[in-house]
Amino acid sequence: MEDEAALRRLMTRRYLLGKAGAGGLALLSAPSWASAGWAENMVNLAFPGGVDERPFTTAFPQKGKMILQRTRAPLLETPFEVFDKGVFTPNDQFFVRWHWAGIPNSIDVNTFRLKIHGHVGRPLSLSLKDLIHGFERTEIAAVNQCSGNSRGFFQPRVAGGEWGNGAMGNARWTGVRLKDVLDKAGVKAGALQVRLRGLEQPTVSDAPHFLKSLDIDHARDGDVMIAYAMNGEQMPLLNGFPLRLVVPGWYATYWIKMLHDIEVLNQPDTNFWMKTAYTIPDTPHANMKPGETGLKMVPINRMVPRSFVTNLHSGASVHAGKPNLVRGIALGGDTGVKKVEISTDGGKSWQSTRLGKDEGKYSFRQWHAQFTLPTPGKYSVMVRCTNDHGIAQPDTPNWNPAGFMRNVIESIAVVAA
Ligand SMILES: Nc1nc2c(c(=O)[nH]1)N[C@H]1C(S)=C(S)[C@@H](COP(=O)(O)O)O[C@H]1N2
Ligand SMILES: [Mo]
Repeated sequence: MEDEAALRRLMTRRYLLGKAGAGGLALLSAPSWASAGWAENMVNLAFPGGVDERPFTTAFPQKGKMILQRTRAPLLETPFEVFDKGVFTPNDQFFVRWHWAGIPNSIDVNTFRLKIHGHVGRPLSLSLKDLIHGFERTEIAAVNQCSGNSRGFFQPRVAGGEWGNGAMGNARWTGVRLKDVLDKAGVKAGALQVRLRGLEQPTVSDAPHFLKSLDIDHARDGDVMIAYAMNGEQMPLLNGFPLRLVVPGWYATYWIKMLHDIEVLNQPDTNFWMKTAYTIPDTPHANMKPGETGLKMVPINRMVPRSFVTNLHSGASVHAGKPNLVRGIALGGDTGVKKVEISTDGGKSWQSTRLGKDEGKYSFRQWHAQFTLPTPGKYSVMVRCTNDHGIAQPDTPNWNPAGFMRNVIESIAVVAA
């Protein structure tokens, strides 16, 4: 993204998906998996005791092979093997999650405006050119992870989109700091929160428009950004073209796509999506017992450390008596990855792994190691990340009724022969 001309190309043409656009998705996606070859077009997400088979789809605009969870509004999961290929998740296989299906099919980049209003001295209406040329450009590598990533593994099972582990992705985001835009608008004393809105519309009348807010200090921390490019390319429409908020270290629910309206509030945002939805028990790991009541609920916020094996799938055969390579990815959550360790003896002993290149504290971090299993038999390979705050994945999984913030030491079964 060094080249100014390349940057301009991201925005200068009218963006039009036409018939292949989001509105045509229902039509497009059915035939690709409803026909022959069912089995090879299916993925088994191996949830504990439930519906865990899903079709693959290649029917969505600007998207390659994805796991289809819902067509309208789209929920598309990244096939897990994609995470083995590199530290950044390719745009065409980056997961997709929308609440409402009223997603525009096309965006006119010449008439598009980003509005900044509310408790400010100078309300702004910025064109994409104003934004790209009027503010300092910034870049950050950051993981975007749905609050409900891995929800399908919750036991007891919970309501909501049953994701496997692929409702996350890592990208290098290019854009401008939200702070700089707010400074230009001149936030007035007494401002409390910044409310963000995308272009899509609810498809049910009277349904609450998807709105999320950040506290004013968070919005002005210099990390939160308005991105106009993803991995050095135009953002796919379904990932938020032309602008999306990037909130490094925080769950994706705040990363508003097709961002076009920023309202500075001088009172707390009590809209449905802040007050009722996306809240977690204010307990360690957002953990509680099924049926437990009376807990204080707070809006979901910072991510926690996680790590995954990417080169071996559950049930893989490995060598006995000689070294096996294992590799994967980790994220520190709201800070960097300090270490990733593996265990093949049920967590009695832990072995360190080598970390890959540091792309910044909010990025995925690759890791690899070798392990040797003494004799043929069944084993599990466990992986644990500790972040720069000294927080590690816990031994036992957390639970809450919304299926948020899944966190536990991950393990996969292997057979040594
Ligand atoms: N405008 C808009 N932005 C949104 C959402 C949405 O429904 N509308 N969903 C949020 C949620 S819950 C998630 S998980 C992420 C998904 O980002 P992605 O589709 O680019 O992977 O977008 C967030 N931003
Ligand atoms: Mo999400």
